[in-house]
Amino acid sequence: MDYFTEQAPSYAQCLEKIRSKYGDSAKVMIKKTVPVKGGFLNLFSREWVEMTGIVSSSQAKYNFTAQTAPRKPMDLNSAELDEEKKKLIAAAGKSDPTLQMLLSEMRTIKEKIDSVSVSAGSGPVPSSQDHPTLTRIENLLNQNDFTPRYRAGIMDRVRREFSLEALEDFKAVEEKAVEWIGESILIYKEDQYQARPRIVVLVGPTGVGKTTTIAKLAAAYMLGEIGKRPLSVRMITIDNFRIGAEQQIERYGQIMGIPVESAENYRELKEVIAFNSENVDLILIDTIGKSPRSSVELAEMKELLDACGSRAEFHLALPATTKSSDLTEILKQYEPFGYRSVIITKMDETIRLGNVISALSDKGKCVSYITEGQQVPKDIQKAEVMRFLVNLEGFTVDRMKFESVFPGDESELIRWRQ
Ligand SMILES: Nc1nc2c(ncn2[C@@H]2O[C@H](COP(=O)(O)OP(=O)(O)OP(=O)(O)O)[C@@H](O)[C@H]2O)c(=O)[nH]1
Ligand SMILES: [Mg+2]
Repeated sequence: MDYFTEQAPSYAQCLEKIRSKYGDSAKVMIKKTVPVKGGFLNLFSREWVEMTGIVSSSQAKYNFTAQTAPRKPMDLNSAELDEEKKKLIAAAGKSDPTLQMLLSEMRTIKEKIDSVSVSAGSGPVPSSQDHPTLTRIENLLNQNDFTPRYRAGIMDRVRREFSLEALEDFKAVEEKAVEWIGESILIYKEDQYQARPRIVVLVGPTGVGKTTTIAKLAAAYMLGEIGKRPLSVRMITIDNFRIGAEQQIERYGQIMGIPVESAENYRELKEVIAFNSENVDLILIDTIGKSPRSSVELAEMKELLDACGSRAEFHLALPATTKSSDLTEILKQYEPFGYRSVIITKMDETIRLGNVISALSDKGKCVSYITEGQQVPKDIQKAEVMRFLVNLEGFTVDRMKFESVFPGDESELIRWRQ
């Protein structure tokens, strides 16, 4: 076991230096700031970070890759610390004053570790040696239900881009974190020059709000609330196996004066689409809710929907209330439909959207609409980054600033006539 002491201008740079010199087996035991003289006649002194720790002698030359997750200095568990302590005690017997000092500082560190309670299953807990700003940002991300993976991405970036000094400005770090969250939200852009009729198919698990959303979209397009002019719209349902399902969409159709047709199989669907192709601008297709776990049923539905042709746009409806692990699973299971966007439904039922932002960003999916209530047709909006940012709980979001960073397309907003 060898000991090392390294200094650098910031916490991140010091860690980087240790990793590049000693590899990822290096364990940081002590971290402190030290004044470093510099400038003309050494008149300008600044604070640097100094880290002392141990590295196994055989690992001094190591094999470290940039992808390897850096081990945080305080990642040592109690057992490992005890082990290292024993070794140090043995070495300290040789009455080396540096080791004596190391040992006493280690005792303090261990006491600190023992006083930090680790809540099971809540993801990475900020290290007791982290800067308070890092701890606050990580807690805010946690509070908003961002996944551990997403949180780690943001926290790594903060550590990389902010020096120890810069971390003192919490507001600046918070603002950057909000900006990065905003950048990770991808908004779907409608193709303005699509062939007529445009065919839009909504797929998704049972009860997520597909039929309600189809009705909302149908009304918005028919009244010209989306797009440049009112469109002639048709709704088609393939959900005619269930008692009540067909009536639900037919009732919406009757109220709004939009014709609804149904198709039971591939041939019928092809015929209905062909029949409406001459005189209709937009065909909206409502589908049967399927459990994402039933891949056979999903494959059967996909076969039937192939009748829509390759031009058809599939969109996946998902409620904002879905838990992170389910979101990831559903996004994956519906992949064969080649969906172009996700419609986030039931936004009114939750205040935390970190789960949704994390899952979409993780899979690189964009969001087209959000729905926020049961009222047809009003409770639907085109998705905008700001809509997600203003929902961030605990974060201060400077609306003026972020509206210019993430401008929504005013012409695309749905403004229902009073
Ligand atoms: N709070 C809230 N409820 C919604 C929203 N959208 C739909 N709902 C409700 O969710 C329930 C299910 O809606 P549907 O449109 O029937 O869902 P579906 O996906 O078509 O369901 P299946 O056809 O059974 O798979 C209904 O009670 C809707 O009123 C929304 O944005 N917010
Ligand atoms: Mg339905």
